[in-house]
Amino acid sequence: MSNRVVLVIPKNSIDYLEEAYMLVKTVGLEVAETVYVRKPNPRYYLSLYTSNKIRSIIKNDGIDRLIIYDLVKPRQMVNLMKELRVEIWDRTRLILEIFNIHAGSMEAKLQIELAKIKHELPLIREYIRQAKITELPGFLGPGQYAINAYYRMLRSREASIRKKLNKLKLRRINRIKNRREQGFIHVAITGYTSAGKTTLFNALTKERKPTGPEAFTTLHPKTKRTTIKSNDILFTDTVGFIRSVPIEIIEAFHATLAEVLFSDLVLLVVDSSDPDSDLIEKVETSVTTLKKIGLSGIPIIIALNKIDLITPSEVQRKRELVKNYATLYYSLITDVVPVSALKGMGLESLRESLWNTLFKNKIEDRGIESTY
Ligand SMILES: Nc1nc2c(ncn2[C@@H]2O[C@H](COP(=O)(O)OP(=O)(O)O)[C@@H](O)[C@H]2O)c(=O)[nH]1
Ligand SMILES: [Mg+2]
Repeated sequence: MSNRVVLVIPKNSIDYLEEAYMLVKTVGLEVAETVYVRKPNPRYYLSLYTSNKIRSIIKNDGIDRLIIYDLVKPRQMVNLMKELRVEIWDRTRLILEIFNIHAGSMEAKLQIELAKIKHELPLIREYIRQAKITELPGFLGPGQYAINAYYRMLRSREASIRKKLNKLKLRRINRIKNRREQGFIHVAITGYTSAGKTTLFNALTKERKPTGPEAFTTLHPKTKRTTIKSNDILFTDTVGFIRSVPIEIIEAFHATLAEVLFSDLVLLVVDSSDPDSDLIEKVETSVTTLKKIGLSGIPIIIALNKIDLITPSEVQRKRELVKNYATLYYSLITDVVPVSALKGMGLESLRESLWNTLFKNKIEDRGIESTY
């Protein structure tokens, strides 16, 4: 399949255009063309005019995927797929793809597959419904018989995933224990979309050691090893928070985010160039969500990123603001460190702070113990 896509976005979501581009980029795709929709058509989502326009873009550019940055009803989706004969993702499906590339555990992978099936079943039901009325042969290949068989297959897969998930939940606790016993120090990087997680991850792990055949190379698709003061540390670029995650995929999100529970420290990245109200809201949502999925007793360091975009006095003010708000919701916020992942500012202070929380206090703890 081509990695170029046509992005369709409702005019009233124009404020989220950057976010849409960012999410598309996150799954390794590129927007070839953006199409704006004033008012979705109830049957096809797109008007005849717009869908003709898209048809010619698709044909000329060899594009085989359309992303609609909105919620799309099964009827609209099926009708449009029949019209355009390309793969169509709505916002929910796009977000599920993002979870998928960050899914490190079997549990997360299964939760995502389950969410995908639940997202696909209504489409197939709608297709079957339409085929019964019109007795049209199948679209995109399979006929009525094949579609019915596919539907039954998905239902039985859904049932078997649910069974497996019930068993896996019990194993979560063992996984945390194993990770700890292996002795690897693990830092999970999280934060909202486009706060700069991946940029910071890359900056921190630039001088990484070549990853050998050790066990941890298979732990997570986005984990790299580096050293701070000759201590080995694993960093993971975990799934980020996304504005308004559809409720039906929250469980898949939490399972993917649960990676942070296996870490020794959470590095929460926030964008200091956000207006105060956004900054505070994102800090609150991030921290309370982490608590909700079970984070406790694990220290959090907040990286106040993108300080190259604000003045030094603003940096100090926002640092205090973030610190005050974060500690309202979580007591183990050990530091708020101003950085610019892009310009490489503050990275040494961040390393120092990570080391202090991860090792120095531990050494002191042990020191106290041994004097008893
Ligand atoms: N000005 C500035 N931009 C940054 C900084 N860190 C990241 N960015 C930009 O912010 C955007 C999102 O960064 P990315 O690392 O992909 O964010 P993620 O979604 O959290 O992984 C990219 O365009 C980065 O170049 C920074 O420190 N300063
Ligand atoms: Mg990223």
